Amino acid sequence: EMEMEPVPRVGVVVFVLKGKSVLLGRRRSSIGASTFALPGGHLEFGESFEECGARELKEETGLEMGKAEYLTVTNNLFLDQPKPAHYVTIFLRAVLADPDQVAQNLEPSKCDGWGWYEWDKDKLPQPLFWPLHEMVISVGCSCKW
Ligand code: 8DG
Ligand code: MG
Ligand code: MG
Repeated sequence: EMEMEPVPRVGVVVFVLKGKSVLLGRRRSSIGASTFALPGGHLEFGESFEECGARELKEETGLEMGKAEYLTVTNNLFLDQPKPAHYVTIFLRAVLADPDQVAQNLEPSKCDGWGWYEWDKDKLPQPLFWPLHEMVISVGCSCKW
């Protein structure tokens, strides 16, 4: 890879909800390794947020995204990394096209596996990926949103 000046990048991540549960996976990637995070990835040229969320969900878990909506955006600096990073992260909330479909770990080098966790601050797995943790604090751990 060519050495370039770092620039902010756009991440799109998805709260996939099934009843009261949310889909989380333990990261193996350099940023946030061994913390629990949402499925998601980098916005590609020309994509809508929804297209990106659906594509990343499919690539990482095999799941088909159903109806989705915009939730919030965060501005996250990862300056204490070997390769400093800056992400503007779009959070979507979605349901599954088919609630009976089972999540597969399709990128085992990036994730330890996917699981459904009750959306309750005392029941979420720890530690959460810190941008997700901050977001949970700001939005609140309520099923009402
Ligand atoms: P790609 O090559 O598939 O496009 O990328 P990826 O390997 O799937 O990227 P990622 O790290 O999973 O997501 C891109 C960035 O989004 C991540 O480095 C930082 C930001 N991000 C957050 N919160 C979350 C989150 O909860 N989950 C994920 N996956 N990324 C998040 O700010
Ligand atoms: Mg990805
Ligand atoms: Mg990802």
